[in-house]
Amino acid sequence: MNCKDSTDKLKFVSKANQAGKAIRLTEATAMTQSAMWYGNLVNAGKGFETVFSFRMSQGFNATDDGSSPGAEGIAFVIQNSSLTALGFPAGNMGFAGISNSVAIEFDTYNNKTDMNDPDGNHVAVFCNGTNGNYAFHNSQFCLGTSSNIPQMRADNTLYYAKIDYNMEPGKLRVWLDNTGKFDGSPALTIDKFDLAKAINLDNGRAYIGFTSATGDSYQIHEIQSWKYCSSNYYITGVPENKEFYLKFNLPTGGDAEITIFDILGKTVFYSHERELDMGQNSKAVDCRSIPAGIYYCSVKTINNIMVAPFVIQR
Ligand SMILES: [Ca+2]
Ligand SMILES: [Ca+2]
Repeated sequence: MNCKDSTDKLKFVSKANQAGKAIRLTEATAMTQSAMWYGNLVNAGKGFETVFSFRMSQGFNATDDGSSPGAEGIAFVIQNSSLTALGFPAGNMGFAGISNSVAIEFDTYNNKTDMNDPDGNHVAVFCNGTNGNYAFHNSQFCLGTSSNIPQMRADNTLYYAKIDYNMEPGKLRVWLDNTGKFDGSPALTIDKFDLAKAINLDNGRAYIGFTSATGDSYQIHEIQSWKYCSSNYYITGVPENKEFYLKFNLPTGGDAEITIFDILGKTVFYSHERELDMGQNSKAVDCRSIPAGIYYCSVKTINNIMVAPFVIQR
């Protein structure tokens, strides 16, 4: 994986701003929305993993929604619209309205009549292809919803989220906890998800970031940390034949260790490649002795590790 420390190069839209070591997306005021985007397109189409922490405070409910005070929550958004993209406030959470986007929401307020929210504490995934996104749960644009998460409270508790795509082939998975350990099953899994078909990417790349909003009810929303890692290499050839080719970019020249392991972590192929050039490299892998199944391939250099899944079919 090619991991970015995502705190530089941030683009703030509307009221988002740096507040000490955190990024404050909204204040505790009514009817606002804002966004924060990483300033460059990043590789996303082959797969990614992102981990972030966030907290909320000064929660206020104008209307009791049956959950703890505060609204509306935050969303991690993958979009190929623009660096000034911003959706609508209140239950739209700042992402509904952004064209060409996938949003993973962490929703803390029950907009039951507007959005058909199941409750005031859930995660969900929304996509409306290249059109403006929606936050309606009772629609085809809602790819999945789960309320099987810890209660999110506006009391400065730090919550940790992990979202990965294609780390298990075709799956978009969402975790939320208050330890950052992510042990146990994901809170939500979207199966048979193909990001490159869900929205229009730019050569596999998209903008990534966060949106947030308040309605009549509100709270402060802050992102405390964020890391994003993409798979930026690919496998060519036909793995059911005797060999396939691994093509990968190295940011610097030097040695690389190539390892292929199965889903239980058992190594089925290992090669230590010496003094590779910077840039595009290619390695032929003889796979005749590898049984059919799901595998991961990692390319590890002194300062970088890339991991991508693939399937050998026979
Ligand atoms: Ca809501
Ligand atoms: Ca919702």
